[in-house]
Amino acid sequence: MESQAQRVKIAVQKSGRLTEHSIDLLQRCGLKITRSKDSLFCYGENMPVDLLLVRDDDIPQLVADDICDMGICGLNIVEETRLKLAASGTNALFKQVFELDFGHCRLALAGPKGTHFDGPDSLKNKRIATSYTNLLRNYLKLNSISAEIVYFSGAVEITPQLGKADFVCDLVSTGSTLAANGLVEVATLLESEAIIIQTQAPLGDAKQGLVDRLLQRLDGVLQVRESKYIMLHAPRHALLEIQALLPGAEAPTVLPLEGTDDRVAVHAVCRETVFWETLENLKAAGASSLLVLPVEKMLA
Ligand code: PRT
Ligand code: ZN
Repeated sequence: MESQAQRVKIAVQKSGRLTEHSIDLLQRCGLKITRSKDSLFCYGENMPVDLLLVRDDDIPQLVADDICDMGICGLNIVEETRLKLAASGTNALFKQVFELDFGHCRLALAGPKGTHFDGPDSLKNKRIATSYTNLLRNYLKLNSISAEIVYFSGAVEITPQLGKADFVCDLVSTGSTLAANGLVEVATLLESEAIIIQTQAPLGDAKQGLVDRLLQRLDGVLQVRESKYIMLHAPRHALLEIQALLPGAEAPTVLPLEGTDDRVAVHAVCRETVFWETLENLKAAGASSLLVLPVEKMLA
């Protein structure tokens, strides 16, 4: 059995918005884990890969400190940590590998309904409440604005009502929390989603090989999410038009159909969503017997 040092450690949020998606993604890469409810550690049963379950805010630092080899968390936390480390004169020792297409949100500035805002200048000498002090400071610096940053670790949205701030800078997804607190979004500082980061420390051949394999599987899992296998019959003369209509498909397989002169079977992997409209357009171009199947696994 491998020693603990040879096992790949991945930091994942313990309990929150990203937890289920992160674990599901790793399981779809073939990882089998046992997860006890309050445990901070998940042991990989079929691969030398373990999960460390922690607060999302700690994930980039754990990877930068080489305590974990990889981590899954929001770009918002990664960028906040990168700027925080830069402010203390340290280069963050992690690299961004993939965007994972979940946990979408944005870091936005908002003010009470009716607030005057016609660009960053409107923030001059105002008090802005946030838990993202480094991202906000960076935004103000880029726009040469001097304003007061008021740190709150939570419930940032209620600070204007309490008279503690003029604006807030917080994460937004649907916008309903802002609206419920009488706030209106005025600017976006960062578009965010969950990403996977990797340490920049050398891992050694065996561990690096395993990380590369995991990343290749992850890439496959992400690619098949939208992918569909499409099969149809078509007249040979319509092939060019049909190929152009197949969303995100590489060169399709074209097979002769037994007993016909000019009709062929076309099989292709489409890497984008196949809408009903696409099928209707294919039919209008001469296609028939259309079948759309899910793709379970893909290895490029
Ligand atoms: O305990 P721990 O520190 O791990 O968790 P946490 O409470 O800090 O984080 P959590 O689970 O709330 O969020 C984890 C990550 O999910 C964030 O860092 C983002 O990358 C991402 N994410 C996506 C969000 C949201 N969407 C989101 N809507 N994080 C927070 N919110 C908040 C938002 O600030 C607002 O207060 O949810 C509230 C509802 O949002 P609306 O706009 O839909 O009303
Ligand atoms: Zn957090």
